[in-house]
Amino acid sequence: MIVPKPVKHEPRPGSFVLDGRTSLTADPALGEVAAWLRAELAPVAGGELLPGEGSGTITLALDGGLPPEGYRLTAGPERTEIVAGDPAGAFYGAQTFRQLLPAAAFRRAAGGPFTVPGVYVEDAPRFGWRGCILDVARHFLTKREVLRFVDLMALHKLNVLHLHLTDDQGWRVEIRRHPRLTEVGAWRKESQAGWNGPMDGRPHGGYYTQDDLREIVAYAARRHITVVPEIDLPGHTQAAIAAYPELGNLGTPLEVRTGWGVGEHVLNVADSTLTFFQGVLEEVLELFPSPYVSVGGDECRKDQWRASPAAQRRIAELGLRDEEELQSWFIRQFGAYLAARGRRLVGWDEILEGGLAPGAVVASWRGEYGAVAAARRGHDVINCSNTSLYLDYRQGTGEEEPVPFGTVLTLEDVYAFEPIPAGLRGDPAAGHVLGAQCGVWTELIDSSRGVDYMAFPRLSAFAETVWSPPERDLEGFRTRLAEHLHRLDAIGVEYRRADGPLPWQ
Ligand code: TNX
Repeated sequence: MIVPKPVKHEPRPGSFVLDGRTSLTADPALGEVAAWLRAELAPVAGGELLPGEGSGTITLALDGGLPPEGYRLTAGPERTEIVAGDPAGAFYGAQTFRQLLPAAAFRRAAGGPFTVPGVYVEDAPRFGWRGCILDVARHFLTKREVLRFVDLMALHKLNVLHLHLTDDQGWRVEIRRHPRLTEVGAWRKESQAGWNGPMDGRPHGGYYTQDDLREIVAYAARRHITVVPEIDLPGHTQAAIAAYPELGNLGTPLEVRTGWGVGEHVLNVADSTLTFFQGVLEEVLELFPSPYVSVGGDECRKDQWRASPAAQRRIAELGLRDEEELQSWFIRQFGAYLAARGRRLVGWDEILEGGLAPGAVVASWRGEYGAVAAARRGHDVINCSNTSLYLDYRQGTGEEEPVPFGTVLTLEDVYAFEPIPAGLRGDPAAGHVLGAQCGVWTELIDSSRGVDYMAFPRLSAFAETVWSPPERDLEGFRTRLAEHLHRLDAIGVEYRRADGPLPWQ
């Protein structure tokens, strides 16, 4: 049973055996998918899956008549055939093939032979943007941990990793021309343990070198995942201001923030600050080929701008009404900068306030209001609704849940999520919904193990909401998931079990 559920899945007579003599043959245009599948299957099959005729053959072929990212898979005696419209479709067909194997095959050292029951699968995604936000700013994850997460996303046929690289509590991307961003901005003294709890008393930090990021981007690309970088502006910038106090409104030294919540320190609106961040983006664009680049735009407190003569002068000079319009002006400068370089700006729904930048894509997180408003104005949107998709929210009502977030978001809640907001159903503007993103925010998640616990299995439910046809069948999902959890067990994912937290939590 496949997760996310395919469009069509029917039994066929016979079965296919994967063993040390199985061969793999691919259309030359699918060479990279074939190399990936070989690398995944070789230790499992106990053979190299060389091209040619073995005792059984897996073939990867193209058929331009299939929808983008779509595939057909037929498995039977002697032959498994994956036919796809494009390389992404072939990759998803290959992922499905892996799920047709017994769960034990997800342990890399498992020795075959393994039997795949005869089957016909026809499949294509419902949405083209199937994302996950990973916050590596609040708590750093190592490159290896990010790569592992990328593989888990790919297993679920997700295709966008929205990497939240900067925030008040840490700057995680090396910028050659502004080295203090990581020398100073990547490190903080300690973390606040909970919204009201004591500090944890340990320093935190880390950052990705440009080589690390190139490696992450390439690794993700081979798995048909686009990495969308986020450099959050003009709020959520205390780490940058700690590194370069001239970016702030006070000009006095600051520390990288150790607490959570929305801080008051925001960027000033001087020309030199715009130039500074355009320089940051220049290097970011070199690293991330994504057509979409996020400049955040969320939760920018306006107190410092209200008190700043320079900000007030800017408002007057530009003939703006208020600080919201000033924020909008600020974001628009980056929209124009990105557009001139062939990229599209993505921003959180706060970028609606004070006027949207032309062509901006709105990531709607405060419920779905922003998605509805922006789509009606003709802007593309990504549904990131916190009430359905924030995987940092607690998974049950029990006292023993590790993270004391007030809002409860169960597996069932996530499974019930519908990417087209209620306010757009039956409206042609619904065509602006590119898809959806779940979010792993990490204020209260300080390890990869913690990410496993919070993200899974809710991310598996999310994957069905963006990939599979819109009908929901909770009982059917539970049955599929029960099998899928054995795969996660084999991979070593420490997901939250239905009976509550794991002992280490
Ligand atoms: C709101 S989502 C935020 C994040 C926090 C998250 C915690 C968004 C644009 N802003 O900075 O991490 O809530 O759930």
